[in-house]
Amino acid sequence: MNLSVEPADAEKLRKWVEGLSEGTVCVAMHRNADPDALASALGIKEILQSLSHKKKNILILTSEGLEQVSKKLLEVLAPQTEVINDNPGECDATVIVDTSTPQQLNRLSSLLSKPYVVIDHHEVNDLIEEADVSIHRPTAASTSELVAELIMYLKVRPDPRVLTFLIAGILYDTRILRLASPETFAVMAWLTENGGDYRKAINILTLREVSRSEVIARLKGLSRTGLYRLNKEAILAVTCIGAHESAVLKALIEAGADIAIAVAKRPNATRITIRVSQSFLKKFGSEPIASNLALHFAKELGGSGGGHAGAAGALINSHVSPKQILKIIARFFTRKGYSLGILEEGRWMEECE
Ligand SMILES: [Mn+2]
Repeated sequence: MNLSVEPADAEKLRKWVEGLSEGTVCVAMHRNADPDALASALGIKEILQSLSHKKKNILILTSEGLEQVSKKLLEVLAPQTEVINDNPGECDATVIVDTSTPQQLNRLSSLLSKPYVVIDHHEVNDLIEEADVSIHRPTAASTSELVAELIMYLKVRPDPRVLTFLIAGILYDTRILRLASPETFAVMAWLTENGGDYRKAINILTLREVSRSEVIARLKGLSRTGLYRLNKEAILAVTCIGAHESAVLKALIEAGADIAIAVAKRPNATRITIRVSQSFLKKFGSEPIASNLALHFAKELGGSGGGHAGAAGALINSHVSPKQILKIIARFFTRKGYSLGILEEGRWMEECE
């Protein structure tokens, strides 16, 4: 299979590294570095270490820190790695990864006055013209993929955790392989065969840490939920919860509710949050059902409301009794040909009284 990088590119990089005099080589990423940039930088660091005969000082640089998920990856896979959040002023040459403009380099753009290499996959790259060596492949789904190919050609044997990092970089930029190409799978196969841990990479990227308060809100919200029928075809879930309403409503919709509503008691106010499932939305064509219901609440009860077809909210300027809320919902849907029936009332009315 033809990969994005050619052996000749790898040779150019080797010559460039071998031609460097003693001193400090830096690896620069775009500001607020994402997992693709960080994985590429760590991969390049391994290449530089392996190709440098003279002991070289290698620094990894960014500006405006790291993205949250990059921090998490670093914590788990390379906790000893130092990422410097500025130009330390001692770089004699730089490898710039996953970056296409001086603006993206931000405070690191001063590095462009010294010799540099560019490895990138962005559509257009403004840095390659002045570069000593550039490996710019807009068709590649990630820079990590290009760096992995360089590691492969140069027969570098990196720490397996760096290979796991590169897998994470690829997964991130391909949106968990949705944007993968045949080359991506070839590189992934190589990375996993050589010690990269696919499962670990995907777990770190996809496991969202949920706060204890969100867990409690979700469980409370679910346990109080009242269930209603709209004709025979749709299920309405209404609950009373004062925090993390979005998370509670997401859980209700994922559990199969067609429309989910959270009521929150506020001092002298009532907040109503609404979610509508994709399948229920289709029944109303272009009518933005959630925002219309929010506006309906605001009009009937006094306050403001708005949002989108599937997600909306209203803030009412007074305490509203749950019975009144249910009456308004029933009236709104009656006009659309639905009659509201009770499946199980739950405890939401007591909680929100
Ligand atoms: Mn990228």
